[in-house]
Formats: sequence, structure tokens, C-alpha cells
Amino acid sequence: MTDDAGTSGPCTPLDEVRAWVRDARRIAVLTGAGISAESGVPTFRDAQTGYWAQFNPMEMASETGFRAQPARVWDWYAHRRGLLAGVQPNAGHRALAAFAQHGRGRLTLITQNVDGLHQRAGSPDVLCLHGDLTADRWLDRPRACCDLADAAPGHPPRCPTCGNLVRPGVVWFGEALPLPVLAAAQQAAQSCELMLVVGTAGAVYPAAGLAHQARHAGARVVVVNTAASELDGIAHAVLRGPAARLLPLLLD
Ligand code: BV8
Repeated sequence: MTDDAGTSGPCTPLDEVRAWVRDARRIAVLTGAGISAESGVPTFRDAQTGYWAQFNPMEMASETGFRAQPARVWDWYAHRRGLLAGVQPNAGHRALAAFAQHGRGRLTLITQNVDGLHQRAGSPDVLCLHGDLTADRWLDRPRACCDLADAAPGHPPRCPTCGNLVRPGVVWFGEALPLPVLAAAQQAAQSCELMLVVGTAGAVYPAAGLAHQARHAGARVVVVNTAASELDGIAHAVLRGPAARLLPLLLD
């Protein structure tokens, strides 16, 4: 365990993890809401400030919940979209983008986040497991009349002809992840020599399962988190501290 000051725990000091990064030919990075926390984007499971401390995830992040209360769910996502206008990528996002640009293609970035901050920081080819907060899609299979550009304004907007509802283009609980994205993420997890697991509670599957797949395939797994996570137990090293401080130290 290495705390934020980088003082060594009994196992792996920060410098040794830096050496793992330097020596790894293929690195996979799995990020969660915690990497965006220092940009001011709320996380989900923080006991005080997390979204799931305020809302029931099945009511707000599932198709059933949306069909039951479309206006409430639509307005919550509209509120989250509004927050994005006022936030910027932080040093953690930027460190990953810089490494990808100079790391000669050694890094595959996989995110659970839907905030687009990795892309805004300049990371290329981000594997977005849970979709895009700013994207719209139709709730039901779109008919010839359904055109997002012509959706009638509302909470949520709808097709003026058939009434199909517009929904956020994110993956809700109980929904399949986009198969090509998940397949690419699994391929990266199974072929990397090092996986950095950054800012995730490790509670949501199949995303969290990627860390298990990496470990099982023989990769070193390093957790970067300000608090204990469900993936600490499979990590070869746990760096306890904020991603915006630790990632620039790891990836320089
Ligand atoms: C599916 C919507 C099947 C977008 C979200 C086993 C296998 C497969 C599925 C399951 C399974 N077991 C259970 C399931 C079902 C379910 C699931 O995982 N449930 C859990 C809760 C038990 N999974 C699903 O339903 C998935 N779909 O499996 O479909 C299927 C297959 C075929 C056909 C049909 C169906 C879909 C999961 C996606 C759900 N969508 N959100 C949105 O609105 O954002 S989940 C939600 O949680 C977000 O997407 C978020 O990204 C995700 C994970 O949360 P974290 O990113 O980890 O965030 P959290 O707040 O929890 O933690 C933040 C961490 O950061 C903390 O540890 C904190 O300490 C740390 N931190 C804070 N600050 C910092 C920091 N770290 C570093 N630096 C800091 N500064």
C-alpha cells in the first residue's frame, strides 16, 4: 500500500510501479467516476455526495425507471449534461492523454465514465463501456418517422408522429454494453502486461470483471484510488491517493 505521499508500503513503492509502467509494452487503463472527481463531476457511491446516495440507481439508470418516470430521469440527465459545460479535464485525464500520444501506442484506455473528459483531454480511441452522456437515442426501435433532429421539445423530447421517446445514449443497468467496445476492452485486458484501475469502486460488471481478466491473464494490476475498492484484493499494488496527483507521477 502506498499512500498519497508516495511513502512505501511493505510491498510496492511508487517508484516500483513507475518501473512497471516504463517496462510494460502493453498497458490497459480502466477508469471510473473517481478520475473525474477532481474536475468537479460527482461520483456515484460516495456516501455523502454520490449520486446513489441521493437516488435509487434502478429508478434513475434503468429502462424500467425511465419508462416509469421519463420526465424525472430525463431531467436528471439534463442536469448532469449541464454540469459538463462547467468542468474541465484534470491532471489525471491529461496525464493519460499525454502518455497515449507519446507512449507509442502502448496504452488502451477503457472508461466507465460517460462525461467525455478523457476525449476532451485528448485521449484517442477511448473505449466507452457505458456510452456518452451527451448522446441521444430513441427509447423504442425507431420508425421511418423518428428523426432526432425533428423531435418535439419536452421532458423527454419525443417523435411528433409516433410518440417514441428520446433517451440518453448511455448503458443503463440491465442493458448490454456495446459489444464491439466490450470485446476490444476484453482483448486489451487479456493481452496487457499491466492494468491500471483508476477511480472506480469496482462494483459494476462486466466493467469490473476486466480487472479480474487482466489478473487471470497474468498482468500486474495496480489500483489508484482515494479509498478502498472491491478490486484492491486482486491488485499487486494499491496506490492510495487522488488520480490527478498520482497519474502524472506514474506516467511522466
Ligand atoms: C449488464 C449509466 C447484462 C450511465 C451505469 C455480473 C456480470 C454482468 C452483469 C452483472 C453482474 N452482476 C450484476 C450485474 C448487473 C449490473 C451490475 O453490475 N450491478 C452491480 C451494481 C451489482 N450490471 C449491468 O446491469 C450492466 N449490464 O450486465 O447487462 C446484459 C447482457 C446481455 C443482454 C442484456 C443485458 C450495465 C452496467 C452499466 C450501468 N450503468 N451508469 C450513467 O448514468 O453514468 S453504472 C454507473 O456505475 C456509472 O456508469 C459508473 O461509471 C459505474 C461504476 O461506478 P464507478 O465509476 O466505480 O463510480 P463510483 O462512484 O462507484 O466509485 C468512484 C471511485 O472513485 C470510488 O472508489 C472512490 O473512492 C474513487 N475516487 C473518488 N475520488 C477519487 C477517487 N479515486 C481516485 N482519485 C480521486 N480523486
